[in-house]
Amino acid sequence: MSKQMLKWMSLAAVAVTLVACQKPEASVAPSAQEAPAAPEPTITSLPQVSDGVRAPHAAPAPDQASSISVTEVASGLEVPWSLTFLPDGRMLVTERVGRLRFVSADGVLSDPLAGVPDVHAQGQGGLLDVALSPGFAEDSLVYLSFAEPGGEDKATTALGRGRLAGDRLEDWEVIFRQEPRLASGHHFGSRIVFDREGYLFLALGENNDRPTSQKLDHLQGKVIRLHADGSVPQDNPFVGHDNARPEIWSYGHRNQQGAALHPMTGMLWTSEHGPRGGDEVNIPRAGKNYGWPLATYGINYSGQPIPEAIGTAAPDTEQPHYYFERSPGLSGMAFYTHERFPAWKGSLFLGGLATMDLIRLQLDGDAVVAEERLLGDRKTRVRDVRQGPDGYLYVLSEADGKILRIGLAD
Ligand SMILES: [Ca+2]
Repeated sequence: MSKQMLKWMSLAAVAVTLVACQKPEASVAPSAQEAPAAPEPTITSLPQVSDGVRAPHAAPAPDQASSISVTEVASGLEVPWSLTFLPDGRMLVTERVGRLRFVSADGVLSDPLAGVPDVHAQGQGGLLDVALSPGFAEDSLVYLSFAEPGGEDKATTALGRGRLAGDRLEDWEVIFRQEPRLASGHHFGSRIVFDREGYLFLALGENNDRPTSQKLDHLQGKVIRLHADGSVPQDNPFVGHDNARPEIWSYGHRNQQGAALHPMTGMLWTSEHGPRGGDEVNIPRAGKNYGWPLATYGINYSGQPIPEAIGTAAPDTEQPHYYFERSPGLSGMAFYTHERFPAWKGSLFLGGLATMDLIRLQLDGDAVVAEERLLGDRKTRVRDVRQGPDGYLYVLSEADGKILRIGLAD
């Protein structure tokens, strides 16, 4: 054990324990996506707050609560996972079972598009995120992330693109695969985001194999950064390092199912499922380690500590930008930028799968200054949220297969 580690651990041992202040976790209903069907466990040990370090969390309610209007735009989708808006006003929506459909502005579903890859639609796998090329008006390219089937049930997250031509994708090609291929039905991530310079970020999960998040020769538990054609930018942080994959942008992530570009700063933000407690919002920076599984604010669903965790902080790892003590089961996310509802401008919206609500984080600069929960009365797992061209929010309601349009009530 290194001297630094010993010093750090002794500091951690005398750190002020804030466990007593933490909200009880026992009432948390584990997300069906994440949790085994075990009886509600007894909590035996909450994570120790390491060395007094405690990231921002539990922001107060906003001064003015949002009174919302909810309209059902479309129904009949089977586990809708992601949506994006086409320039002509239609939506492209993925269904986890492996279908991609158009949805018209008035809610009519098309037949499934042809040319979509076969997917491993088991566990948490399937057809996942959809994004348009930044040059879509010229190149018509649609990007999809998905769990790609493999031999011996070894699925992996893959990313590909095809050209939208009428009701099909043409010239489909896979441009990235998460390697090595692990036998796992869980934690595939994933979200696709292009930044302003056209770099492609893919936020991934760790296939429920915790140690891989810290291994730089594995692509599990990473954010990766690519050119739009899948090639590796030569200024990525681990290019030229031995035993490290050059695609990696940041590491130490668990299961990232939300990502969006901050509208003012242009920085990538991601959301990440914690284990039981400790869901995170991060602003992943080049080459940084976001801690999983060494540092976490969560515990196992069994009620036991995460075996590798040394506390809520660990040497040379980044704290979350914001975290949730009670896991919402964070999914898709979107920054609100439209003039239609000025009270929401600059807010970050996140879907909650386990808590079955839509979370609004009010921001001041990057800082979270208020937290609000919406849609809770509908009791539906919120899988994705996007801002529509009309300034409404569009939400994928997983259990009933609906698209909801949400605005502020007059
Ligand atoms: Ca973390």
